[in-house]
Amino acid sequence: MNITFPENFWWGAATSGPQSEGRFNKKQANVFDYWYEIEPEAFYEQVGPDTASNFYNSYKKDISMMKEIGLNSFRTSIQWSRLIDDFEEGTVNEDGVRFYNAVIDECIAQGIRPVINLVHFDLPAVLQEQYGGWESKHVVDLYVKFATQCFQLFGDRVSDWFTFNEPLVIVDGAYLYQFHYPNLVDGKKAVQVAYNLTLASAKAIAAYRRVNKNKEGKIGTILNLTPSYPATQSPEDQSAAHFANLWMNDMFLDAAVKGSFPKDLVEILKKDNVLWDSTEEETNIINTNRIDVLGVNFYHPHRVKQPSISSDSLAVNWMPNKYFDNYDMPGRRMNVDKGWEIYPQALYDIALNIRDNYDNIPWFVSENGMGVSKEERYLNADGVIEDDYRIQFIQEHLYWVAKGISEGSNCFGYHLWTPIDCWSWKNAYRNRYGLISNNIHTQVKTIKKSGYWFKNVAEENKFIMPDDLI
Ligand code: BGP
Repeated sequence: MNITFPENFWWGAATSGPQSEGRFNKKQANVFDYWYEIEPEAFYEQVGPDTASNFYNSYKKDISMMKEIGLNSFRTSIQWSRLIDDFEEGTVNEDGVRFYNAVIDECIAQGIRPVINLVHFDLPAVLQEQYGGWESKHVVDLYVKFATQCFQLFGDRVSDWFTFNEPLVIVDGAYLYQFHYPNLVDGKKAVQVAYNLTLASAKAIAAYRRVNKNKEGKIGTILNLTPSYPATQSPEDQSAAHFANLWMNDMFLDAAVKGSFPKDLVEILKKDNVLWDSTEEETNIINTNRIDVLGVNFYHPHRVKQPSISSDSLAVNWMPNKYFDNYDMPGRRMNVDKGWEIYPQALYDIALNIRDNYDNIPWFVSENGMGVSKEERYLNADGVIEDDYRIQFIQEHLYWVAKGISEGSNCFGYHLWTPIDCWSWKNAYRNRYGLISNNIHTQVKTIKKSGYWFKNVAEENKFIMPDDLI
């Protein structure tokens, strides 16, 4: 069966500054650089972000390899801690400016559309230490200074801007479930941070609209959408799923697309005495500065059931899990290396949800992918990794994206995570996601079987779906 895509579809892949560049020539540390300095054992095999995939030094060659595998667009992020020297003043680092100019120009020279994101979990460490990071509205304003610099420096050539990658992961990782520095467990702060990130995004959008002179220019945000499905149709499980969806998806999505937070969520947070501190002026900023485009990162669905813990045990410290438990559905299909369920049909549910409930806003799959350990297992005699599992994973997800598009959802692209195997937050190089492999000892990069397959799909703008996968 032929699966076809609209004209000018974005075929690309995504990475981030902190995961690809390495720390070379960086004056400032981000929270992950800093965390690695003080606690290297928190990272898989004690591998930190110092070299990453060496993009700072090898960007030209890397971009030409991206060209070789047919990418027409590529997302990375500008590291705040590389571009800015003085965070209060917003003054730039000359080498940072040179580097990002060079990356953007090289993409354009190679015919690849540069898609630029501003924060990919990489808050400057000093702002975390001095102000409590995103807990502080002063940091929100410093972020707007950084964003404005980016728009002014690069906005003539970059038309596709994103304010944040996965703000929910900052909330979850740093304030609830302890997988991002500073590893706090503080529900009240988590809620405030969610609000401040939303405010920061809206203020950056306002700044963009003030300074942008590029007629093609668009700005959006990138959200990890994780549809929450109830274990059963019982009212209790359904209400657990309702809350999980409010917290994990609608909170950021409603604010970004509709300009206000979901009423049900606000009521619950108010009742629980954890509602964020906000002003009318801020609410107006959020309301009037909505996104032009949406990036959707999708890896896995979320299965939920009614909570088993009594809410009293959470009375001291509010947690979203007060309202739901995770449900390990028997028989679900898993990527065992990463521990994530594989459920491609969720992308179709997302597509229709955006079509029906979010003004059918233009959106693209900004990340999707499969992390696999020890991929040397799949090396063939020619030294190419035969990652058929990744090809199948992409085919199945694209199938549901195409179905959503054929039913009217306004999806304009698909970006795989990631072009070249890159460093991952705590997991370092344990799981590999790339279309191109990276030997982290030699930095030799080699196209995988999926890279050749992807090139073909990008060039043809279609692929043949194997019958046994439908
Ligand atoms: C997303 C992040 C990426 C990337 C990816 C893979 O949430 O935006 O930065 O890391 O997940 O996950 P991981 O690196 O944890 O395997």
